[in-house]
Amino acid sequence: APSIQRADYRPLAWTVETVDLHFCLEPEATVVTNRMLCVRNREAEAGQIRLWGEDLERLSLTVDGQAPQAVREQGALLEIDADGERVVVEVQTRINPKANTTLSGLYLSNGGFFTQCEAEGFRRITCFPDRPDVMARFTVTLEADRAACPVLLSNGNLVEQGELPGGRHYAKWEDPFPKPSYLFALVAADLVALERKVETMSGREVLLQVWVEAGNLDRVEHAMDSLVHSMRWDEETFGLELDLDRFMIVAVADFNMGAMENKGLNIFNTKFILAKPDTATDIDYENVESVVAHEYFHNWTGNRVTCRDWFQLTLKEGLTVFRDQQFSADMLGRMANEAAGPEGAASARAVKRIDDVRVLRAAQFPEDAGPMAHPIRPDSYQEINNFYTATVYEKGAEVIRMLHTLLGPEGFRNGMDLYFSYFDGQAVTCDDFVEVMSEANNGFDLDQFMRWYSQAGTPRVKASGQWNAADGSYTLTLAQSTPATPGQHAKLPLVIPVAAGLIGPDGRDYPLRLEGESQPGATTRVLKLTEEAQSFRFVGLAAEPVPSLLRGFSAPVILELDEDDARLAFRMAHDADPCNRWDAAQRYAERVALAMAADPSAGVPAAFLEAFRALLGNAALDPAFRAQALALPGEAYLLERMTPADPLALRAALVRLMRTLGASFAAEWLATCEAMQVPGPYRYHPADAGRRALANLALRYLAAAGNAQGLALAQARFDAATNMTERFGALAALVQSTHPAREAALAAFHARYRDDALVLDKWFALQAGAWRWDAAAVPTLERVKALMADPAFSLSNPNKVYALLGTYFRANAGEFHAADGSGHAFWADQVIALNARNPQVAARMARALENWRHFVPALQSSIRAQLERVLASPNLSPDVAEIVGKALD
Ligand code: DPP
Ligand code: ZN
Repeated sequence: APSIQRADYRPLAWTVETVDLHFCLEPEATVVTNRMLCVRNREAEAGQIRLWGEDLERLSLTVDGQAPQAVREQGALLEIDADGERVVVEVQTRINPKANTTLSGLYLSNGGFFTQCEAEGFRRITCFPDRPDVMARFTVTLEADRAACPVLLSNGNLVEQGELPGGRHYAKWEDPFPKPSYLFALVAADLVALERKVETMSGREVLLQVWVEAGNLDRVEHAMDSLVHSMRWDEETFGLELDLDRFMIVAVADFNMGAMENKGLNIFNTKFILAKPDTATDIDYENVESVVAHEYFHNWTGNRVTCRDWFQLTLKEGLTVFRDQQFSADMLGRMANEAAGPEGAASARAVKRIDDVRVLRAAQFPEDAGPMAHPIRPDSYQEINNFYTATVYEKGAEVIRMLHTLLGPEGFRNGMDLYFSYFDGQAVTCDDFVEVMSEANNGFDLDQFMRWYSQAGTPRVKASGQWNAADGSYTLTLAQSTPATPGQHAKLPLVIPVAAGLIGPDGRDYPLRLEGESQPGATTRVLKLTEEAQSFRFVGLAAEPVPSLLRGFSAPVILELDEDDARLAFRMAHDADPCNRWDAAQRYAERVALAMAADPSAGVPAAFLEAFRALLGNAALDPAFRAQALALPGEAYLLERMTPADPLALRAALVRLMRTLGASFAAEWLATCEAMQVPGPYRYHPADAGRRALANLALRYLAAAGNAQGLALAQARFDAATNMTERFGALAALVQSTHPAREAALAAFHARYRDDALVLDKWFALQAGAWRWDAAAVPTLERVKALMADPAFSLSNPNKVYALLGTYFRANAGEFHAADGSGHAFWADQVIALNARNPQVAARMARALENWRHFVPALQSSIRAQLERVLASPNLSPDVAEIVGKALD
């Protein structure tokens, strides 16, 4: 497949000033009339008007009311000759939303019309210069059946509405802000709204609406609160105000991604809007808050200032993920502060940071080590939809976080202010952003920092220390290297901020004093590693310190530090940085799990059990933190750390490890579960959520060990639960056990929520993710196949696919990679089936096997055969072809 190169970017010869769209909405034959005022682009070379259109039936095309002089068509591209400076191009197309199973462009969901245009869906609605550097003012008229679609929404302000003959009605919307076509949206459906009026920082009253199906109105309060909090936060933190009189969010059950930041009309996957205690877990509540914030924040970072081309995607995504992460940390910190003071706030923030690091390590590190490895600003792609990646989003956010660390909060804020003052209303590049950050900070040198935008691969930082007892100095040497990635062999040194602390023998941090400084300062210092290797000499130390490096996970790198078990245990007990304390526990657990995988007769070392017990029994620690530190590293992350990766051996080891940890501390787990009771009605609050998380983890360990009291407790908590977090936590424990009551509990859960699509997703995922705790149990694959026949399952609904197939492919390696290759063959069947319906969803599933070369040889041959089968299958979409092609390259 041809690939598109970043270096080939050229501005278009013609751009668009205003667009007038008219939709005559009919499920199977919607007619779109599109009137564009096209203007010659003075900054570009002369050329034709270029429009893109895909899967459209073109009914007519005129230029200034006439048949065009000359039209060339090649594939999706339409080139039209035009004279003069300004011409009106009018194109009429017919589309079939009902037949659109790709969920890109205009499609139907439960009888309503919805759109998704990022990245290139608008060209599936009408012919248009469908690129983000074309920013136009949109006017949209919708016309539809009143009974089927009583609500008609588009971007901006409602300027007119009325009745039409034949039971139809219309609405006209005007968006005062120029925007690229990927931010266009419409909704025509039978919905109701929760409304709120709030005042912005400048005293303007704005109307907020969250639109859902009538039956869901009792679960939108949290989304609305999250929206209001996001508005306040952006005003207070960045001085950014909502620029519209009306801001709408619409929830839809069929949606490829999480949500979409269309101007003034965000469209969301229901999963990230709907939440009430009986149906949503604490994690769901947290996700709703952060996704609502993310999309809202895009209004400035993405919409007012957008991307010049799709290679710049991280310009808006990395920055906006960083913003939503900071927002969530602030919200959690604020709530925790009310309950537990500044210490509680610090812990809540750290726990949020640990969550973010977990995601990065589980999803982005493997991506950076495989055939899809790319810089946060890629140089080429075949299908842009495949580049909405953990690298562009999560690593992109880490890059922004490093800038924030290097410039400090004020310097960063000054840079943001300058960014908006220069680029408001424009489509710009990552270079523009970094340059402005430098300019706002007295020319702060960021030239070398720019390599984070161009180099792929996870850098390694190797640290070693030299203690000199004679003069009380400690020399820390840091060396960096980045492994080769596809198409990028030589790597240059990066700017890596390494936050460092030195812990004394008593477990307390030393105030740090570097050679040449007159007195000791703070206990954590950010060391700037810019060379291949650099040494830092700390002086004035009373005894040999234990280094604690990369505190707060100050850079997206893999830290290689030779630490023996005793040091890891020491840091697990004493590291003042919660992120590193957690990381010490993860490193120790990783070491134990991988040793057990390498040697099936190896047991759990007593010293690890001791260190684990010390954390478990430390009631002074925030329960949320303990839940993080006592949870084993994820299976995907461990597989990445194992060479060669052997998922079956790892699973066997994890089963033994869980059992041992459950059985060895049964009394402690039972007592912890008891102690973590949360009194009173459910509230979404980090203090309560932490207690519930720890209690649920306790049940998991007890159930894994087959502890009778623990299983009885899980059953009792399942029966008596008054909220989803506790009910689902107990169910998850029962399912991850050999307990005979597991089937009854699954059935009871199903009966209770049989009509609730989102809760059934949890029910599907839980079964697809189940391990086999009993060698005689049926393989999970049999269960997954049976569940595909369940009436609630559908290959057409992305959430269902992600829940059942996605969980099995991506979160159950020990079952998916069954030695007989049955999982791989099933994977190929499903990727081929999905490819025909929804290439974006198919490509996501296809990615589950891309790191196959990292596996043991026996699995490689089985996987290669299935990759080849998919690649050879007919009508392969560019989306799937790129993934499978790169995997086989
Ligand atoms: N731009 C969207 C988001 O990340 C993805 N469709 O919010
Ligand atoms: Zn985004």
